[in-house]
Amino acid sequence: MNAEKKIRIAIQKSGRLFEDSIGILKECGIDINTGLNKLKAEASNFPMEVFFLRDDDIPQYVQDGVADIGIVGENVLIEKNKNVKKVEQLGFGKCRLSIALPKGKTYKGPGDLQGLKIATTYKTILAGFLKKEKIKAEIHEISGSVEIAPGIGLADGICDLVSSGSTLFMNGLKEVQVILKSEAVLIQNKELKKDQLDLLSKLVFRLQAVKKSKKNKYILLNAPNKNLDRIVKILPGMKSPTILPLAEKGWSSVHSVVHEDEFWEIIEALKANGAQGILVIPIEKMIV
Ligand code: PRT
Ligand code: ZN
Repeated sequence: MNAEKKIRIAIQKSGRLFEDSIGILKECGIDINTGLNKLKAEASNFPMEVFFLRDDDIPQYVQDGVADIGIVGENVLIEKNKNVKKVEQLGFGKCRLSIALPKGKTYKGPGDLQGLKIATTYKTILAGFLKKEKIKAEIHEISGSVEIAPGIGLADGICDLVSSGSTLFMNGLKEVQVILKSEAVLIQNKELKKDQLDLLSKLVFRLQAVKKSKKNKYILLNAPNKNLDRIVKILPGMKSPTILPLAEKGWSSVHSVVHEDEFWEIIEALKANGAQGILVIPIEKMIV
């Protein structure tokens, strides 16, 4: 294959985003051979080369054009503040960057952080937050195990990523202030050539189809013909529902797509209107 017509993507080498990054590409029909200790791999069925890197380095590599695109947590993207473009939210790696204080401390608002020493690996984001809130606090930058800092007297509080909250709990800390909500995002170099832009738009098209399919379900049900008008109104579908006659007279089979946000309300309304034999099926891809 022509070396020019390839897109180079940087993903995390190992860690929390690795599996989901490989997984979402796979759902887009892109298979990557992830051997042990690899730095690079080729996709087998898409003109894509994959670089496995530390997440912290991904924004820089994409900015410098070593990779064309990358998958990284928004928290890292904002902290590193590189000149790259965010293309798409990916819906995994969800977490929040929060300030946590020892359990016994009272916290009524950012004012209670005045004069405290806060340990973090996210000094840029924390400094931005403190500045916005006009709080003077000392930022103590450390590179790992932030959660133990208050316990060993290194800091009064911390600013770190939280997902379940169990790390904070186990260290006698409580989350008092969310600064940022984050998830994995696709980023791109700002000066991509046409070939790479074309490949990126193919990838984004597939990603959107995968994301949409996860938020929607295919629904099949049997409906009495006398209630069809009402049932069709409840089920918007992609254009409108499909209606097929059943062998039993007076009944139809109705097929449609429903969004997860309104799923249960729709099921209840369908039942109230005489729908029976309701089947709900996951959708693999959705192209609208
Ligand atoms: O080696 P490399 O530098 O690539 O990896 P890393 O160790 O810096 O990052 P990694 O793999 O820990 O996280 C990668 C990305 O996953 C982060 O940048 C976030 O975007 C996302 N993410 C999602 C998380 C978490 N959830 C998370 N809970 N990253 C880290 N954590 C840590 C947090 O720092 C704390 O230590 O998990 C602990 C808290 O978890 P809970 O569940 O106890 O609250
Ligand atoms: Zn890292």
